[in-house]
Amino acid sequence: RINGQKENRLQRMLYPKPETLKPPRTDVLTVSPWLAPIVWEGSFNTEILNNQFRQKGWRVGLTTFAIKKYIRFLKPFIETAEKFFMVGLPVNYYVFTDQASNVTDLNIIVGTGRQIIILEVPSYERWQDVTMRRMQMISDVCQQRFASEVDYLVCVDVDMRFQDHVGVEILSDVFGTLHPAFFVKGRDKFTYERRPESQAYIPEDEGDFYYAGGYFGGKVEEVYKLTNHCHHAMLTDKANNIEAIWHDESYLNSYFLYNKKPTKILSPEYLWNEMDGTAFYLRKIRFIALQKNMAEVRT
Ligand code: UD2
Repeated sequence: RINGQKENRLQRMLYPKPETLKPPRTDVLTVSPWLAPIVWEGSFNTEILNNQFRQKGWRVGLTTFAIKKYIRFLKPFIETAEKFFMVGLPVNYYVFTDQASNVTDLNIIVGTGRQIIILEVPSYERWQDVTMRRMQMISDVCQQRFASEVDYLVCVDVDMRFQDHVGVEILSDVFGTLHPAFFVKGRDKFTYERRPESQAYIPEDEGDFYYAGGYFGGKVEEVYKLTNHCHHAMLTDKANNIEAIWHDESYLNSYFLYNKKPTKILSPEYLWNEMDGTAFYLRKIRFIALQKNMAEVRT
């Protein structure tokens, strides 16, 4: 007991001792220069993390958007999440959609302690506005309900499929994900916004990583700060008749860079492309972007 308070000890756990001179991964970067861990298979112990997480009684919300034709991706997205996402833990699926009754008609069954919450939102004509306005919609709901319903938010695209474990190892104050197309490339190849007039501008000689727009999250308060910042940066650009080259993704990259924000970075295991096959450093491919006919699905 410390100061009369009962110490909250974790359950006894048995596992191999971490070896200071034998790092579990030597083939990949596992920490950023500002000391944010980069999460790769082999670098963490799920039992320890689950034990800590359960003791705190934290709750997780998974947000996604199924607007217009993207509703077709929702059922397999949630069904695969049921198999691989935070298995055994309570999860609120927050589905932002312009077709609430069609979502109900999908009859998606989720396990005990998990629920689907439908949030009806307007749809925008341009697909670029649909993807960008996610920042505004998430930030609005942070204050309305996320803050009282969950501790952490995971915000992802819907045209995706889970196919291996994604658990509490991803959670941190604020996390971002290495974009699968850029993590081995040089700064000059990063598709940051390069026009100084834009709020998302990043000069050629700056930048740590290129983060994907389709996978970020963290504590509700941090997700609020991130989404609110990106939304207001977009509004400023809109008033000046400029739109960043990769929409929400460009604003997210500048937010992360100039705040040195991600406190944890997810490796491409957490976001891979269906058409890219595999790679030697990927011990697991957990979540993949499905191939889609962009022109068809966005109109
Ligand atoms: C990338 C990013 C995406 C966003 C976008 C910006 C990844 C995996 N994806 O994907 O997050 O930053 O670039 O250009 O990093 N949506 C609808 N209905 C629509 C259009 C979009 O619901 O009509 C939602 C849906 O959840 C979709 C998401 O917005 O998954 C992103 O749109 P996208 O998948 O068309 O964007 P994409 O593939 O260019």
